[in-house]
Amino acid sequence: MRPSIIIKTGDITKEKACAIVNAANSSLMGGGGVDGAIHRAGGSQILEACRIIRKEQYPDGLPTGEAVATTAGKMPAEYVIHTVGPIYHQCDGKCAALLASCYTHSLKKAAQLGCREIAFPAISTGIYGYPKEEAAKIAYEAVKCFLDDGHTMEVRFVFHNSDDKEIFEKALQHS
Ligand code: AR6
Repeated sequence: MRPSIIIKTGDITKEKACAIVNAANSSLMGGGGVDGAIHRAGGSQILEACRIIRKEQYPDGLPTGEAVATTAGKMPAEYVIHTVGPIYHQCDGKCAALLASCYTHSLKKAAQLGCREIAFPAISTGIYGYPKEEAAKIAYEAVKCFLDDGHTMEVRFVFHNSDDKEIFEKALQHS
């Protein structure tokens, strides 16, 4: 299989991929947006796994830019990789590096798990307020860099609606 990047619209909870990524918060206890959708679709096994990670690895919460994996519960994916994106109005000077780190750490985690497909939502561009065009360029660069390093992975960017997909595609044309 050749490494590839796919840009599509859809509900990430329905993706048939080895790993789907969750735009979580540092508590790992669920929330709104894609986080809420993933916990609802996957069921309580995900929250149980997150509680163990908090207790054993991150008692103070998962730091921004890091990534951890759990079961995907009842969803078609095998794993959920939870990462915490930066809150745009609180990350001054470090926003781009932290957002890139979410993508890179999630990709590395997927590779460690032996995954050949991973699906990303647009991390931080909802409740966390990251401007979508800027986030698009950072996300794409981080993924491209990982694939250029010789990793064999199919990477999907899954947008909840076609407007967001268009913004992403346009941002890449102008970069
Ligand atoms: N499939 C794909 N994308 C989705 C889905 C879905 N089912 N649902 C939403 N999106 P957000 P953030 C898109 O707010 O900005 C939570 O409360 C959505 O349209 O989910 O990183 C967490 O617990 C947007 O483009 O994540 C945190 O507290 C993108 O997913 C906080 O929100 C990300 O929006 C994280 O905020």
